[in-house]
Amino acid sequence: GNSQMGATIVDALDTLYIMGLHDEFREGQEWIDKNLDFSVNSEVSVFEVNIRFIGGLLAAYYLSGQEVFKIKAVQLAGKLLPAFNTPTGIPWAMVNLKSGVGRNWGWASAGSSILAEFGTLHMEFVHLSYLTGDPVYYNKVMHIRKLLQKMDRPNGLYPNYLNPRTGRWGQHHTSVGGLGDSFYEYLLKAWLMSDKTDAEARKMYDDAIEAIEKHLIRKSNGGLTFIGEWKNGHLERKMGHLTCFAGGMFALGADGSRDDKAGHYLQLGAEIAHTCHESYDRTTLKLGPEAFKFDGGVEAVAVRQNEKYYILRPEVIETYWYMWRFTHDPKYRQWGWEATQAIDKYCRVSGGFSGVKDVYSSSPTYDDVQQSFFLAETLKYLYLLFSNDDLLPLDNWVFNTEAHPLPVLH
Ligand code: DMJ
Repeated sequence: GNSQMGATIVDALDTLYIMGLHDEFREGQEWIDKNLDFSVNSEVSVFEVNIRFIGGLLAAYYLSGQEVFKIKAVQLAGKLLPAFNTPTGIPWAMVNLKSGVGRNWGWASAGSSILAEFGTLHMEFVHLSYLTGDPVYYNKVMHIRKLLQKMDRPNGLYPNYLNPRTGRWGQHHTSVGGLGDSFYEYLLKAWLMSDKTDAEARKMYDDAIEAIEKHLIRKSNGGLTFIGEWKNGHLERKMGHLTCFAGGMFALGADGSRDDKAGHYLQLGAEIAHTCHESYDRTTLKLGPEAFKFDGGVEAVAVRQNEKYYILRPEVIETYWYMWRFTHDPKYRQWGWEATQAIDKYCRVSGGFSGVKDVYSSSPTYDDVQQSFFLAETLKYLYLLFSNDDLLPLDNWVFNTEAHPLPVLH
């Protein structure tokens, strides 16, 4: 958006709370109470506002019990609802908070909506209906699910693009990284959040990952398991940093998997964690590139200059944390500590932390941006990696895709 929305303050609140930084938390709460105002003439991403703001406010509410967070979350959700006014009910990617006018990006397969965006609303919207008693939010996301369930899927894979006017798939690209990622994550987490009663979500997750394993997951010549990208029937042997969250997802979904393949999925999670660690370890800064290839002689290394950056992303550390919780193998803490030291050494600047433009360069240049997910996710997952398991136990809490913990609805 183009107005002052305090994304960093909102996204970081629950991290402050979990770390016991209660004075800073109260300062954030005061700012939100006095300044966070959604009646602004600003066009925002429905997905980003949902995962960072609504997710952040809901988690702050559940952790602290302070009503102001719930009130603000519900106000903001009301501002997002006009985005669902499309011929199919699949929301627009962007909405103007004042006028309610929505639209999509032209680059997204001729104005399609994006799977990882309209498929990453479920957790927050179910909680909004739970907290308010108003079914409107729940109905919106269940409508999306029902529509997806009815559609044919090429090779059992979900394409990244869906046209909200026609209800038809756009380009047949499938990804477990950018444009697809958190859709799969939210199928699994919908099931977990329902105390494992939402069998429909679990089935959709199981079907989806079976197709992903068949068509997208391969072993490189050097023995590294990777998840590629599917483009019109062709497998691109490239994996994004974003895709690295899937190691944690496979481990989280192991329990309750079809045909009792828990051991298999835990192993797959471990293999993805290993591959992603290699992508860090094969750089000069020991920080992972945005994307890395498995082609020709290349193994887990970025090839193009514009894929060599690290913008403080959390996915690799997120996977270390889940793997730690499920295995207690000390290597995950070791790997997390390596990343911590590298971030501290190469990303710390006087005003906070910055992304770096080339992880293979020994004299890195900064991008001068501290993404709000650094405080919401990267630091939170690191903190949890070095904490005891009784801090936010996974039986009671499910983390949204921005690492905001929401309680299981028993
Ligand atoms: C975060 O905003 C979320 O984790 C999202 O699902 C994917 N990308 C960023 C962090 O890299």
